[in-house]
Amino acid sequence: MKRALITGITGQDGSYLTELLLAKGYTIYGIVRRSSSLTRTRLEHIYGARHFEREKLYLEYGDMTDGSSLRTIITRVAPDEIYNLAAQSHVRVSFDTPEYTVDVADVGTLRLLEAARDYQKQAGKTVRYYQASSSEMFGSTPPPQSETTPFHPRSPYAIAKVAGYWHTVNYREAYGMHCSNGILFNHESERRGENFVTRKITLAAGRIKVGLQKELYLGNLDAKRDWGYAKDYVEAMWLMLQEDKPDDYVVATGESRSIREFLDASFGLLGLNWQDYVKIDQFYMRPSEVDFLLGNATKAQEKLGWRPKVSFSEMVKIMTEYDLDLAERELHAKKFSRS
Ligand code: NAP
Ligand code: G4F
Repeated sequence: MKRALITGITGQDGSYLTELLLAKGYTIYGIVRRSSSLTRTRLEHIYGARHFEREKLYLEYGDMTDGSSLRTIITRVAPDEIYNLAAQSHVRVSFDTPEYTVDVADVGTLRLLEAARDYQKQAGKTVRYYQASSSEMFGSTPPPQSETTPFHPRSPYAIAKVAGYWHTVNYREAYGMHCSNGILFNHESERRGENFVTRKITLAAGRIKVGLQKELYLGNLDAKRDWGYAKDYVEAMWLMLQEDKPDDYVVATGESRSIREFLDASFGLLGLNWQDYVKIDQFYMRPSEVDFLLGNATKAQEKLGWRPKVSFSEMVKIMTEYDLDLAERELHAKKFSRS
């Protein structure tokens, strides 16, 4: 049975990838960093459970800023596949914490690749490596964006991801390692972090609907994104590592919509007019913005046989209904605590 090591296992994609690999019979080792409160809510249904899957998921303390922890874990775990999903992944926050963002996503990637290379040499076995690269790397280059589109990154986050991309290509070319980049366009879900725009909108729509919130403060509503569903996208990660030859792939839906269109879709589902609630706050504007992302995933479709299964409107419905349910439960808990 295969063993997979996942960095960023507690994040949105880490949790879906864990479910996918467990279903395929893998034993999984996830790297978690120490924090003052546990950040494992997305894994609770697996890690907290006393059933078979619990036996095949192990969490190891480590950090992308600590190369010695990465080396120790790789040697102990002896993985067949490594999925590097860890990052300070919030673009606007990367302007506030540029050095840390680069340390985790750029230098951290290098630390992990070096540890994997040393392990390969010592163990005499091939490790397959997946790098979570991003459509943010295209930045201001006009759409549609594919594997051959030049990068023009517009944030410390995007620059760190460009460096991580090239480290990955370099380990493939210099050392013949099985290293692949997934250049994933935005992908969302009911597990998306609460301060990314889609989840911020669906959470607010639910809370406004039940009367728990009156306003929603946002930044630039004109930016356009190619939004897919996260569960579909982790499948592309796995498919890349099953190929004989490592390569780089764009993963996207080929459709792009503005923040206004996302607002229309989510608030519309709940019979609300978003213009009555949304206010613009300069705080959420970025020093330099990425205006228009639209991916061309022809290569992933043709070589990997990958296609998105969940449409934009289905995804908005899943997220909006999930967050309406959360809001209703919050309201119920408030009423109950007063009675
Ligand atoms: P996410 O929800 O923000 O998860 C990020 C993960 O990285 C979390 O598990 C986080 O741990 C971990 N992490 C952060 N700093 C770390 C450190 N110093 N050491 C170890 N782990 C650390 O991100 P996501 O949406 O799942 O995305 C997964 C990856 O794909 C990221 O690299 C992201 O940049 C990239 N990506 C995402 C998208 C997208 O649309 N979602 C698109 C393209 C690329 P904590 O739980 O402790 O914070
Ligand atoms: O949801 P966002 O923060 O995602 P962004 O910046 O596109 O980055 C995400 O996708 C990347 C892939 O392209 C990943 F690499 C990255 O890790 C992350 O997952 O913002 C989307 C758009 C931006 O144009 C932003 O300016 O929404 C705009 N926006 C408007 N108001 C807002 C807000 N974004 C956030 N987070 N919060 C707002 O209030």
